[in-house]
Amino acid sequence: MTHKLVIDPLNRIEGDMAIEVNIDGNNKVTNAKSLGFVYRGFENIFIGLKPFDAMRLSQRSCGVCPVSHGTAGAEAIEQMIDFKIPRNAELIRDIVLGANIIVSHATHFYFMWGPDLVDDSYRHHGLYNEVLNRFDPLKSDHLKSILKNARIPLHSVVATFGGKFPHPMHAIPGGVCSIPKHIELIKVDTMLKEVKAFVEKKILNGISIEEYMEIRSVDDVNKMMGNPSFANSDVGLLIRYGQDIGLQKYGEKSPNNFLAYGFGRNKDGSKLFKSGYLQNGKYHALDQNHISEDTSHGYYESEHQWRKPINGVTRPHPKKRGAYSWIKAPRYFGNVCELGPLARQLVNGDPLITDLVNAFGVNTFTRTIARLHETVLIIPKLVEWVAEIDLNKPSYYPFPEIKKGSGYGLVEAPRGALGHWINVDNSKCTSYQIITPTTWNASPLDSKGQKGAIEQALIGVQLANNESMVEIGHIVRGFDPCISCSIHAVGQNKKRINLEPSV
Ligand code: NFE
Repeated sequence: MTHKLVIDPLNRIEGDMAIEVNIDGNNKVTNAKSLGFVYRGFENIFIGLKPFDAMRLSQRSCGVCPVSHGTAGAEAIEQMIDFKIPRNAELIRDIVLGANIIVSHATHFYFMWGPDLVDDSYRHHGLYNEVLNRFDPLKSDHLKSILKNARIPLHSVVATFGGKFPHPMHAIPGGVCSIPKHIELIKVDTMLKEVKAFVEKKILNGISIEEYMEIRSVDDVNKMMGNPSFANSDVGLLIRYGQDIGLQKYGEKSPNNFLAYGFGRNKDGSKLFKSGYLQNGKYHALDQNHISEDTSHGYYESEHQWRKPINGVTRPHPKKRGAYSWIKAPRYFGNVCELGPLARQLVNGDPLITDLVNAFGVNTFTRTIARLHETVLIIPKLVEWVAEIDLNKPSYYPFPEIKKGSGYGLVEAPRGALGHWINVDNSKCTSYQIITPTTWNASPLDSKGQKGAIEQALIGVQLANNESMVEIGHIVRGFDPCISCSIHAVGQNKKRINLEPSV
């Protein structure tokens, strides 16, 4: 006896997504589909626009990660002529992007993913009241203090350099358009140091970030868990409670291929998080030429499948038989990849996350720890980068009009690697393709029969009963999907397009 469970919409994510799973008689998931229900017109809207305008408008892909879209757009235009921006501009772009990544992680962990920890099915657990005290979405003072002491100041950092949040204006081809004043640098430095102190006091419960950064292996974690401050911190509580409720058993199936474009330019030319492709544990340098998109199960004309994004075409075909999502299926070397904080830290060879995955595998537990871990890693870097800004040096070099060219901009967004690919002729865009991290993670089946990373993660999972949704929530929200980034604009008459029977 099989049973179909449909969660539509899956709430507490960004955008409009549904999950469909088939369950066998023992309540085990035997098949899964990730469905993205809106069509992104942006790529076609940008055709005929000036590249500067298209790049600026591309931020409207999403109000959560507009910093990454603005940065990727500017860098795609710069890449057309191999343009090197001033060091001050690199620093400001990375500070703004880093602040956006950590504010997005905090929002996701506490407000989107966290509420599943207090699902009613866990109410008999010994730690439930403690977890409820911190994660109750309606009553927790801890959550309110995160809004006040992390989210607001980090958005203010973005707005100080970019004029506003969302859709800050700082990144333009050639550098950044605002030259900060000395007083603004002092303000940003103060806000970042206050966020650091808040994280140490309230999230790490008295453990300094410097002490935290000494934790480099599972053995180190186990030793730290003997310190009551760490054991009672949000990270310590997640480690204790998360394993007890079995988060390490959820979302275990992974393509085992991880992709990252890299983030944070150090003075010596290296990156805070490096780019690359990790296939079955083996590192390869990144080459964007290996990216292509399949559309066999997306509502797009199929003759345009397996195209490199620079040659990409987005032609909607809403009645296509066998299609079930408006998300395309990007692949690297034709392989499914997982993107996001865990991928980023594995590609980067982070010692703690690598050891954790060796011990526990890839799953919802390790994906979540990686997201918290990189939040802590980024904070001190932001303080360091602010100190490196030299107000006697330029933040912008004059940038020429591009009459003809092709370029790509590859950055890290909170949810993983993001790319923009642009072709220009006669000073206008002839094509503009965006592949977001969620396009990879939430992609549908491709023509080689490979399911996307979220679909794979759901298969084989044991549910408590044939209506239980909490396990699916842990897994899918664990990827922090953003469907509005991956696809855009609601369908006709506010109704979803009827699904054709899919394969
Ligand atoms: Ni709409 Fe985004 C991020 C991008 S989507 S949030 O992070 O790009 O995966």
